[in-house]
Amino acid sequence: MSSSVLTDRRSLIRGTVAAASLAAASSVKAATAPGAIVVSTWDFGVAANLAAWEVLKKGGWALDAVEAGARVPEVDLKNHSVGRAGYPDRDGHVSLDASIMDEAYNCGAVAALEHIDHPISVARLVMEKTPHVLLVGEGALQFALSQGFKKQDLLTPESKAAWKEWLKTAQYKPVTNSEMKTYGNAPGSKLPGDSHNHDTLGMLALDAQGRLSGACTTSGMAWKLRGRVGDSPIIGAGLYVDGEVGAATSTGVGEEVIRTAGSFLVVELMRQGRTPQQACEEAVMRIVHRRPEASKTLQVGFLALNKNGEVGAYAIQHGFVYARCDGTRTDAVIPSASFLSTSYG
Ligand code: SD4
Repeated sequence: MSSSVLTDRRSLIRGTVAAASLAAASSVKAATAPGAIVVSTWDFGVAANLAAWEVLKKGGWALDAVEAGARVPEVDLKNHSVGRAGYPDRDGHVSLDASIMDEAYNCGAVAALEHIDHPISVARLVMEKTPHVLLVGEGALQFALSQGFKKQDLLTPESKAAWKEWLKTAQYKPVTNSEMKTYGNAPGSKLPGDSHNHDTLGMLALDAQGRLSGACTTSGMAWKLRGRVGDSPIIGAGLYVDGEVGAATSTGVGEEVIRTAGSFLVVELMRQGRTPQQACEEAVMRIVHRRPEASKTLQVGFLALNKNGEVGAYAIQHGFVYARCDGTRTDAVIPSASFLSTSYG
């Protein structure tokens, strides 16, 4: 069944059914969640999607779905680029960035948050409990503690060992795919996109009532300068949701995404009529055209979902994949098209 048919069905239900029968229709939706879909960056998004799907399949709110999904990699000890077990900055501090946004332009974010393993949930509370959008550093930590989060040491023995290894040379080049290079030097390393080498989680969901939400969570670039903040907690850069149009998220070198207000750009292109795929391609090509030399060695990928449940993805380098979960299949991993046919590094 095409997504436009599904959308039409939703509109029909919304537009023509009286309140009493709407309640009955909701329970039907709860069983089947027609039109609901969740997509996430990278293959580790499969596990995150499954958690989000638990919410979506019951007819739940996309915002609850993306928060539940983002919490999965945040406590995955094998994941060294999100949450607990994230690789630290060059001084050994694990500092986390996250953002969340719903269909009505409500949004919250935290940046350079230390000692808290679920930054996405702190971001949601910034959105819901404060008049602000973004809290950073010590203030973000204070806020989290005031909300009942527990202060923890997030530097796992494995991450600490990797950091100590890096300190032997301490080469710091804020270039592409720090994670890729790190894994590339490690025993048993694999290329980006497989289960041993992954990146920021950006997640976009459309629920059975046609509401869009998004979440983005990361430990950012490994060995970054202390205080460095990437695109992930910047609304419009690493994440943007326009409930009337669509949603977008990004992965890769956050500095390049911030420069182009990347996720906002993707959504705005969709507003102007581009498909999600066209919008992602245009946003990537804008980076490539503005910075042709740098683009040879850096990775940026965009993932987009529109109001009709259509998905697009595009990256500069080969190797970007995304996970997709909907009423027909919950564990799909789909390779993104890319500007370059190979992967740097
Ligand atoms: C950042 N975009 O902090 C994030 C992290 C990432 O490859 O995706 N790194 O810039």
